[in-house]
Amino acid sequence: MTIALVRELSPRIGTCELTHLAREPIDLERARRQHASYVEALRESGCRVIDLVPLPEAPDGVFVEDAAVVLDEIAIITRPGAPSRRPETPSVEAALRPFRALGSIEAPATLDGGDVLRSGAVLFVGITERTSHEGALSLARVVEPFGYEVRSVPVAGCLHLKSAVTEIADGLLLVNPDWVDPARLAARRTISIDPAEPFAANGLRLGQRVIYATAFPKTAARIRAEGIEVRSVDADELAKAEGAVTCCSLIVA
Ligand code: CIR
Repeated sequence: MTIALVRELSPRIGTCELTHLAREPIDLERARRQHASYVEALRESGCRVIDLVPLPEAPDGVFVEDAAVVLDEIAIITRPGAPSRRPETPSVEAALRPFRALGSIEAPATLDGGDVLRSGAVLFVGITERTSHEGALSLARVVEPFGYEVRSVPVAGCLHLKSAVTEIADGLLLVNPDWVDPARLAARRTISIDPAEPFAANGLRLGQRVIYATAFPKTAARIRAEGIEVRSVDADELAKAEGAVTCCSLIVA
């Protein structure tokens, strides 16, 4: 059964890291309600949900995707680029230990899980303010023995590679071409977001469906036109913290 690791929101979310967005007040209760609906969507999509230990002192702890990269054969515990986020990884490591052999990104390299997009046996790694070239190399050293190829991809204008592109079906990528060059995503079929919805490239694929924010109806129509089921969730409160739908879970398939 597919497992989804999640973590409840910290009451300190209002002091989260922000890179490309201006700070706006976050309504904690509304964010909690939206997170609960997201977790319900994970369950409804067939996941067994495991709650990580709460980390009230970690403002960004809800964005569990950044703490690990989970593959079929191994899970890699990251070294997040923002020092404030490094205390988040030990609890993720403990939760993954029963399910996977573990590897890690070694200092001084940095890598956020949000910068790693798997498509088949290729791991695209966004080079960003959070993920260094050394991070991509450190990841490659761990995963190449399992047959994965790591390809570094420049990203500009957004936080993570997966803010700019996600895989919504086998070999089908949803892309914001202003933030990542589709030509770098070799041999994959791409569809573009609607230009009026720059943050719309992040969808969480679970089987044949995509969990997707209600804020992007025009791009949702493009996804549906591909014959893909869209399960909508309200996610605008955590979007103020620069988080999107993939960020809030670690999927152990
Ligand atoms: C951060 O800047 O680290 C958080 N405020 C948002 C992290 C979002 N995570 C993701 O895109 N994977």
